[in-house]
Amino acid sequence: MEEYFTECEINRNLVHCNKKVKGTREMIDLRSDTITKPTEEMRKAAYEAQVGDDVYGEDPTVNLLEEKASEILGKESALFVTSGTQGNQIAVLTHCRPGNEILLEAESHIFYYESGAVAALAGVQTRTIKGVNGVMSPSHIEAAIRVEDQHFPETGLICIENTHNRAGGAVIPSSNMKEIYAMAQRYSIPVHVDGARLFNAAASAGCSIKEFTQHCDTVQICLSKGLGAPVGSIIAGPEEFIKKARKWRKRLGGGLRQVGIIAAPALVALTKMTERLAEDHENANFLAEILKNHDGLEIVNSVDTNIVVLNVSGLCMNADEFVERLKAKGVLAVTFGTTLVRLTTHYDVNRKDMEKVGSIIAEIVKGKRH
Ligand code: TLP
Repeated sequence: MEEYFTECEINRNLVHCNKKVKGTREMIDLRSDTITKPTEEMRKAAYEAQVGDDVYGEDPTVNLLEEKASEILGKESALFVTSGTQGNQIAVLTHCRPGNEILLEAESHIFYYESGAVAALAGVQTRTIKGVNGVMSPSHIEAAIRVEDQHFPETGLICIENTHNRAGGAVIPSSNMKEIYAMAQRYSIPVHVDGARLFNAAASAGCSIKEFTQHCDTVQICLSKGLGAPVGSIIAGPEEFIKKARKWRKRLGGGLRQVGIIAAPALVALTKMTERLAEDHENANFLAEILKNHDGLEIVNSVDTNIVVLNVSGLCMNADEFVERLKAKGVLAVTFGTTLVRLTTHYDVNRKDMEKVGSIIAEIVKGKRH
């Protein structure tokens, strides 16, 4: 049904005005923070970006972004890549040789959601470590490190994911990273952090991102999630590593040309959007608070950051059915298993949306019980 909304309510990203127009309001999209659209400042930055051929190292905007990123992350050097997946894969390719084994958390993105790329591209095998809320015990990792034996693969890399997506955006404490890194150094095994949402971890812990990045050799951060850039991730680490990573990026067809067009909004994301992530966390907590007293609905994560995971099995429906019902009422979410549903807050939703989602879920719960 059509109703009257402000133009801003219909499309928050394009128009900022209070003129009332007739229309259909957008869905409240909580599928992911990847769905955020570039802000006006980002669009303007893209339009005005100075560009050059980045394969020749001549794009001033990319150079500035990489410089700024290495400074913020406290690493010698940084590389702009197209996506989080590409960043993680380049890291694995650069750290490892075919036939290596990598150690990573059992539900980590690299293992769970990257289409088996580490096997397909780097030719490494995975050995998963079961964590608690995404946190791996250093002693479990240590026990999985291979000793020298002609039967065994060599352990080529340890990966930590922070925040941990499938653990519901859980923050991996820097103290845990510190222990893992100290142990890994004793065995001369590099540590890579999939920090797609590492700025969320820093915002939640109330510290600088360096508090985390000091405990790893290399890190991948996404600019296109809660930070709102349309495209892009950064890999950062030692200069020698980034030199080799640049070559892997080229091999993968990721050497781009006048890429300042997308590096400019990414720079806005990196320098101006990190402070506001706390707002997404407040919205997620506010939503969790509204939802926590519904019979049959269980919040299974600790809501450290911008993700709320619901178990809907108590409503005698599976996750697909719950997501379909939400969609019919104007809310988008994703399934996270047969009975789990993930709701993710981000720049393009606000507290009012959370209230709306809360009452829509209340209707679904009520409808199911009657
Ligand atoms: N995660 C996406 C989906 O792929 C599941 C999401 O909606 O959360 N590391 C982590 C921890 C991630 O959550 C993601 C994206 C990536 C890497 C990959 O980033 P992109 O999508 O840029 O390749």
